[in-house]
Amino acid sequence: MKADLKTRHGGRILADALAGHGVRTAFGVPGESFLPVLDGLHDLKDRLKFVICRQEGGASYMAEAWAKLTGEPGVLFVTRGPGATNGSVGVHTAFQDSTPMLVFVGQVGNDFVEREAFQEVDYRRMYGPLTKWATQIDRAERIPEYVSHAFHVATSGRPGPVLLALPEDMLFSDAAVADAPRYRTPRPAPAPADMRELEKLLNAAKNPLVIIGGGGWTRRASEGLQAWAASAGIPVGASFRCQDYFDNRHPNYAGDVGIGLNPKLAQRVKDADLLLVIGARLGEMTTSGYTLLDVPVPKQKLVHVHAGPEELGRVYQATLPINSNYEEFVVSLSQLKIQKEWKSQTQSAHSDYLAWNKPIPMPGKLQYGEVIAWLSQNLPEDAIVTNGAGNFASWLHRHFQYKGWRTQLAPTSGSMGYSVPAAVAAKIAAPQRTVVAIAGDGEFLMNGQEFATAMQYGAAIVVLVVNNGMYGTIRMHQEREYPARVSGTELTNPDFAAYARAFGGHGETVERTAEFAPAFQRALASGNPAIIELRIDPEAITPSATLTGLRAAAQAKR
Ligand SMILES: Cc1ncc(C[n+]2csc(CCOP(=O)(O)OP(=O)(O)O)c2C)c(N)n1
Ligand SMILES: [Mg+2]
Repeated sequence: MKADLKTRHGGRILADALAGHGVRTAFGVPGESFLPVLDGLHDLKDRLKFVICRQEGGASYMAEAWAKLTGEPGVLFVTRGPGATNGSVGVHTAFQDSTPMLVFVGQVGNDFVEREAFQEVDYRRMYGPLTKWATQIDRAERIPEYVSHAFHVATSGRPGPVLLALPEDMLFSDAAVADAPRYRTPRPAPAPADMRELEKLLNAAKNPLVIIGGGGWTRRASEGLQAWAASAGIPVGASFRCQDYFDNRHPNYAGDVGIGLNPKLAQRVKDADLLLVIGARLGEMTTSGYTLLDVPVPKQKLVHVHAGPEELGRVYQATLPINSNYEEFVVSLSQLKIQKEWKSQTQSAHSDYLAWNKPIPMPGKLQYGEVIAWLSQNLPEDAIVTNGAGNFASWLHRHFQYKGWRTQLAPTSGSMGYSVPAAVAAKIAAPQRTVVAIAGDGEFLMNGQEFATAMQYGAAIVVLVVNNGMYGTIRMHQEREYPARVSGTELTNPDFAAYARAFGGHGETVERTAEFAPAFQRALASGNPAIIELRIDPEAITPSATLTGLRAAAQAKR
């Protein structure tokens, strides 16, 4: 033991390690399995806020959304078995969305391990496929080493979650060990020869399209790319739920290559002679089920830029694979000499997008598309809009214009229950920004309990609950596959405005389009977390289809 080092228990060493790596906020639900950590956090109260949540699913989504918004790894604490299982949804989201996250789970002491002691689970096996690395810290003096390693793994290459299990005896034990300095993430840059090849490919292209997305982007990368796209006159699309990487009002914006894809944009992707894909993995949602590009060799020339080398050549063989971070890549891109002009393609791509963006009349007194368009026109430019999975999100993705970096927080993993916790985390991270959560009636109640967390932390979010009385997405698929055989998709709902009031928040119910704007203003003015229930006609199953229409089309096919 070195004389100049203070002896600390494992919990305090861990809390100090997190603070040393720059963690300012952690999320979780307490458990008796990690009392020394809570004790360590007590000492660091002024530097490291521990946001106490109501369910680990909500807490894990908050940690994920925090990381998406701030670019810093999200930190989550959950207890053994039950906490670890509840918390898995946000970890899966972080994995699919390439979001850096550190998950700490309580574990039985090494004196009881492998007996299936109370709430014991082998986290290495349970979390193996859901994380970049799942491990356990068995000795308190190795906490600084493991935590440093975890930050490096979570943030480098393709970012993602890392799980560290904390045996109880380890946390209670004392050690005299030095803290490690703050982690530094490696930043691979493109090779000059690759950039020369890209220059040639771009200058030979008649019909190129850029697609951007994925984890590990920064505001600088996003703004640098917009400036380059403007000077090169090239059209740019965003991958699924990465619409805020490029100002949607920018004349080069071609729309999002996601679910409910504009058929004209789908055609544009297919017809491109060169696709420059930066950061997007080209997953199932971005490729319309691997149909826009042929597997494994696309017809289009493909330049695939990714920070994780394992993603290059994973599904698609690129003409030119480039392993690079995005800021570094965009800097190199800006130095290329581009002689080609793609003005007319860029103009028609943007006007196709603008036409697609316009709301379409739908059945019922409440025009939800108009509500989204109103939000798009009236929210401050830096407002953050969150959503989870469900058909209600298609109106948002289609009719809202995202105007700047990290104004959208949404799970590319297509997970329900994200909207409310993501909004709470966003409002805690950026209290000066307006934060709106858009939820379905099904989606909302998956983590509606975190409205209590919003109240506890004074996070004045506005939640719109789009109520159609059903798990509409599944009903849509049901009507297509098994028309007129409704099964397992109906919902009986509470009074959502009364729900908000029961927590001490502001509640409103809106049934007509004209009622929305004043209700929204009242919700904001209340200064409290608020819920506005939007009662939409269940007939309006997508922005452009009705349930009856879907049913009739499916029956006609039979
Ligand atoms: C956690 C989770 N559970 C189940 C699903 C499957 N799922 C996708 S959308 C959906 C229905 C969403 O219902 P709602 O929030 O009411 O939105 P709507 O589709 O009605 O607009 C379901 C059950 C999922 N994606 N995530
Ligand atoms: Mg619904």
